[in-house]
Amino acid sequence: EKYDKTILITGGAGFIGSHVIRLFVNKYPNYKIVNLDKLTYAGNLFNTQDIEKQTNYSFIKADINDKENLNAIFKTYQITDVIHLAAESHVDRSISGPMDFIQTNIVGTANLLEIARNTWKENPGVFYHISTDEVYGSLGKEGFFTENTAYDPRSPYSASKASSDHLVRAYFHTYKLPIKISNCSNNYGSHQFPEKLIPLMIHNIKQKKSLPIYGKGDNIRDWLWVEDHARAIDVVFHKGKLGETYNIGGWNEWTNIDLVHQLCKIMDEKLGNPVGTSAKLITHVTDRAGHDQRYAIDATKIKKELGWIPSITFEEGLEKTVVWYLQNQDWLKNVTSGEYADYYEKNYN
Ligand code: NAD
Ligand code: TDX
Repeated sequence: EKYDKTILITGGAGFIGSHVIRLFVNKYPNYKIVNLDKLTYAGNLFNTQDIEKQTNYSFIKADINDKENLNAIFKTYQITDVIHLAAESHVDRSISGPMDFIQTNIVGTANLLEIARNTWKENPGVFYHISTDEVYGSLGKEGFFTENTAYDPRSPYSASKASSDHLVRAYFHTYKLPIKISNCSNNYGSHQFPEKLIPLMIHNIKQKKSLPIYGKGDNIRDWLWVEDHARAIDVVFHKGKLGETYNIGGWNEWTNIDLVHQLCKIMDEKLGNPVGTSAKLITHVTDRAGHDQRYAIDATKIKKELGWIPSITFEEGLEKTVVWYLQNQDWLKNVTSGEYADYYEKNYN
């Protein structure tokens, strides 16, 4: 077996990671793709079922907090590059229990950086860290986040991601580790865990459960189709400049309430309901603590320098997403039983 690169992708059993794995395994038969994932509540091997038999793919169940094991994996597989997505990712969970976020997102990232620095002495590959727009804080009505916006994280989740971004940059300046970072807006699409807004609402509409909108629902998020994020990661990995940051977004801002109304409309059509049926399920609930008002990404740099733009509109993406969830009720049933059932009960009832 001779591959041009052996890329360690962490968090590949999660939502975005599984899309990145699928893209790389199919597009690059000359790369060996090693998926390292702890399989927390959010990780699920059903997400990568369609590529698991391909010869250029391996899965390893491991924790990025287990440094010794990571070290052994790096050596055994002769890892040449890293794309790091493993993280605790849900803001509400970071509010009820921040320590897992601090451990995995900060210390886990530091473990990977240390091993890359110590293993790649002669011929270092790319260490690509996947981050979020939430590190920039909260916007008012005007303005956008650029790569030069000062960090201002406001939740334990975003503070942990900001911290890991700083460490990754520090390894570039201090140790010349060849790093890249991208900060992306809110992703949506297939295989997203139903604790997140869009799949949660689809699931609840299907089940005729109430649709919990935090506060007034006027908070704004900037939504990007997950497969377009995966394409952007491909472009940054191959063409992005070392030491640089790229913001990724689709110029697609929605208030939560408008977005949920849009979903209700699509779901009514798909389910053959009379117009307005699902919207009656909307319920305003207690706001998220420290709820960021608005996120909006200025993605001019990646567009101009690397030629990336989103491939589909939000209308198309949302439609595809709804259809996927309706056609994959077994997937939904699997991931919503067990741990998630308890989480939902505790937080929404
Ligand atoms: P996710 O929660 O769906 O997946 C995270 C994956 O990481 C899971 O498979 C989980 O098992 C794994 N993981 C968690 N802790 C681990 C550990 N200690 N060791 C090994 N694996 C571990 O998250 P996602 O939405 O796919 O996000 C992936 C990455 O992208 C994260 O770094 C997140 O911060 C970033 N991001 C997400 C979004 C978004 O909208 N979802 C936007 C921008 C950036
Ligand atoms: O039940 C809900 N009701 C509600 O009104 C949920 C789950 C969310 N919301 C609101 C909160 C946010 O304003 O919807 C918006 C989106 O919420 P989430 O899906 O939890 O996403 P967000 O907090 O914006 O963070 C997401 O985008 C950036 C991801 O979870 C992060 O991992 C990513 O970094």
